[in-house]
Amino acid sequence: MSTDFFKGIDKAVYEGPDSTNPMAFHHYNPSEMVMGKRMDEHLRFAAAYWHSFAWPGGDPFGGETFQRPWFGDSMEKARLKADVAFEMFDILNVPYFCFHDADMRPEGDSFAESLRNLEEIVDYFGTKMETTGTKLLWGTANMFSHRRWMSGAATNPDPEVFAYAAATVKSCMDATHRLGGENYVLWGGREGYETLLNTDLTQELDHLGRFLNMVVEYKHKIGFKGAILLEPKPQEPSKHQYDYDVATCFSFIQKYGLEGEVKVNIEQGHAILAGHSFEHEIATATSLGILGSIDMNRNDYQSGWDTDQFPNNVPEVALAYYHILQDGGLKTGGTNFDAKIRRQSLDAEDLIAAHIGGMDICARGLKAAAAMIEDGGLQQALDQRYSGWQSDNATRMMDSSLDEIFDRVIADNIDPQPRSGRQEILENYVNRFV
Ligand code: XLS
Ligand code: NI
Ligand code: NI
Repeated sequence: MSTDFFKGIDKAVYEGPDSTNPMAFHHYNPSEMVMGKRMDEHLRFAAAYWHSFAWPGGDPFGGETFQRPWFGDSMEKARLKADVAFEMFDILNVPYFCFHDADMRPEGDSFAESLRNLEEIVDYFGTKMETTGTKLLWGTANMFSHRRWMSGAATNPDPEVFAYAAATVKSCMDATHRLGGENYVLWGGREGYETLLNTDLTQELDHLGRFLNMVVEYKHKIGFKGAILLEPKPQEPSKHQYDYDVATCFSFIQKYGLEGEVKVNIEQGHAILAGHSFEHEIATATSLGILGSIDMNRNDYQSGWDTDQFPNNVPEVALAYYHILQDGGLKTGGTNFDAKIRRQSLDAEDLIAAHIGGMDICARGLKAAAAMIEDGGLQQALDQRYSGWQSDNATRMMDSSLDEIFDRVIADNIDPQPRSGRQEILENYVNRFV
């Protein structure tokens, strides 16, 4: 069945950097080889079902601006939404999508009814995926929109909400598994608190730790081969969120005995909210061995809000992919556009152009990152900066004690001389590639 939502919009194709066609790719050329691998295999793009098809275009001052024909609470509308979504995946030739349960199916009057709705629409998705070849990068549960989640899901003071959360995640893991999803994501938007005056932080963290263990146990029970990913975010909507950033998630994973079982899905906008850069979060994850996937959307730097914009800054994206490539590239993960078009961007064309632009920016970033790796300038600069550690004295020091080192400093009259960090020179170097 074909809808008329994208009427008049052709499949987006690669026309190269000289094309002036706004609805064509200028840099994203799926079959182009980058460091011995196809570009589409490096980037593994995914479109997010929620922002593209369920978000009504509201802001804190006003509600719905998009009036999509599929808005509404019936299964019929849910199927129409799926029809339109798969048409978009096809127009963009995007290999993956991601979903929350709540974006796919209408909420029922009971858990059982919501589940029936989910199962029915999952079957519908399954058929569409088979005919179109679009795959599922990850699934997740929306445990933040409905009022039942207002005080958290797995960290709710009410055990019945914990139970509802456990049942919800089970159903979403089943749906993800059924659709061949390559990862399962947990973003704890309300796993945190507003005030310590009413919050037992220790108990909530223990509940969250047990919950995550249940998720991992269930993954193995059903034979789900995908990765389990936490998505760090410091705040919004909770004032304090437990999964603050990559480092916080890692200590949580370790404390609750899940090392090797749980990785992270890093979102650029969340990195910025946490006071970091995207590449800091990615480099921290690769250094800890827990990089799973990325959400390639950023905030508005003026307002500070999590505005989930499509990427539009090549240098930022290039540095992100630089660290990803240095780590051997994305494995089960991908580049998900957890991104919204602006609330004035009403047209079907806007939705397509936003993705085309984002994919082109990522393609440029990837190519720049690969060129920097192939040139080797940044690596040389690092090797040079740390070259002192090649000496015998330096390597031995790691096996020495404080007092042995003390004796050597006295005996050799050690007097280190500061050396330039060469930051501007390195920034200028990066600028040659972006
Ligand atoms: C919200 C999050 C969310 C997750 C999936 O800020 O980015 O969209 O990616 O629940
Ligand atoms: Ni986000
Ligand atoms: Ni996200």
